[in-house]
Amino acid sequence: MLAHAEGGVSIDKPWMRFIIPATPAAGYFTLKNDSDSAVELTSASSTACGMVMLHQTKEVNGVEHMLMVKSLKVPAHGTFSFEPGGYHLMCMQPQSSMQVGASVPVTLKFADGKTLTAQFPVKGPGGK
Ligand SMILES: [Cu+2]
Repeated sequence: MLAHAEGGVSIDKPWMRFIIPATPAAGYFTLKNDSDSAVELTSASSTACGMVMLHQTKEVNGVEHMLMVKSLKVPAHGTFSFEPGGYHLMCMQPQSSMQVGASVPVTLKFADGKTLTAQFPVKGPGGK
């Protein structure tokens, strides 16, 4: 199901992994670009988070590190997946609206100034 579409770009299968309020939550989704030009994701925000960052998880010598991601390009008619163990939205300071079973809005911002908002269902640590 496509959560929302604007200019041929959409957010598919969004969800948030929430553990406890003291720990950042993580947002996952697939970004679908059905337009004829590449799009560049530059930032994200949510009223359910104090701040949202773009992160990439990388394993180095068996230890997981999180790297800051400045921007991400999705080619024309391409998709890009944010998923556990890879790219994710890091939701710092989860707010009280972040509750398992609820949905929270997340807005993605692109280099061309466009934004895209979708409701992210909140799940627990195991993805349920
Ligand atoms: Cu992270």
